[in-house]
Amino acid sequence: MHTTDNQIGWDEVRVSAEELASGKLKPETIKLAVQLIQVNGYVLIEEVLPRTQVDQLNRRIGDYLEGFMAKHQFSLEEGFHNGTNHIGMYLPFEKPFCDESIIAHPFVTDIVEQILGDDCLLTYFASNTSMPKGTTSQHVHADMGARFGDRCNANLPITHLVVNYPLVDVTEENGPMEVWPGGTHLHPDRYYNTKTVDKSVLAEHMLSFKALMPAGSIMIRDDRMWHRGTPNRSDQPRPNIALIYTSAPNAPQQGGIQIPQETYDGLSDKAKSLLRKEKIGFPVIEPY
Ligand SMILES: O=C(O)CCC(=O)C(=O)O
Repeated sequence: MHTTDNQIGWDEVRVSAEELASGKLKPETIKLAVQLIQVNGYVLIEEVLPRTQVDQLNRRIGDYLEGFMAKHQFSLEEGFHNGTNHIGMYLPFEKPFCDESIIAHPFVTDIVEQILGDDCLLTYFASNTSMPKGTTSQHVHADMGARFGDRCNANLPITHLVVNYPLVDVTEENGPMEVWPGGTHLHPDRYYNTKTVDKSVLAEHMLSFKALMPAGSIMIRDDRMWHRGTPNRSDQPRPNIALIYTSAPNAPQQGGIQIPQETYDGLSDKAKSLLRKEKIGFPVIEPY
């Protein structure tokens, strides 16, 4: 919840200049962030990545999005994906995307490991973009389906955390993600079964917020929290890098991120551990 009067939003943790410079969060900052994820379903840390880095990432993703649009013969004017003009696109595991400050940012790993365990894994490497001229919002959804169909009436522990890095300032105009925090991630497991509950109907009667934030912020969210992409009324794409961190017992034995051997060998021990079950020794994918 970005505020213009320098006040801290209720869904944010403020990081001091000292924490930013050292790349190390204080224990009390980690504790607050962890508890906000646990009670609200998400937390924001504003303006962490430097603008120069974010602009470079945004330019590169812009090139890929153009290629993606051309390959799929999508037109902004005619619309696509039910008029949402939203694109989900895997990212190639190469620079500038596979930088340590994205895949193993110390703020993220300190928070995520508290929740998922220090043996957790990075299992998803992709992006979500609200392209201009969309006319409709996505359906309200959780990213995770029910693990036990409609049979489980209990809330289950967190197993997956999504980390989003917006590559432009996210405003009311350019298709912010809308979120339903404070409880949707805490529903009984069966609520994540598409057959048991019509989220779109319920969501109209529930509190929601547009996740506005400056470029280079970090959003960490329980993948069960209900949310949706909204239409982008600006003339520029609004891309989010989207990573998923998964607790070790819930990660697939064989992940799907393709990483060339020499890229893997050049990673930090932390990043190597996060990616240890991915497809190491494979060429980077084409994003479209
Ligand atoms: O980045 C966004 O607007 C969210 C997109 C989303 O939730 C999706 O494509 O499933």
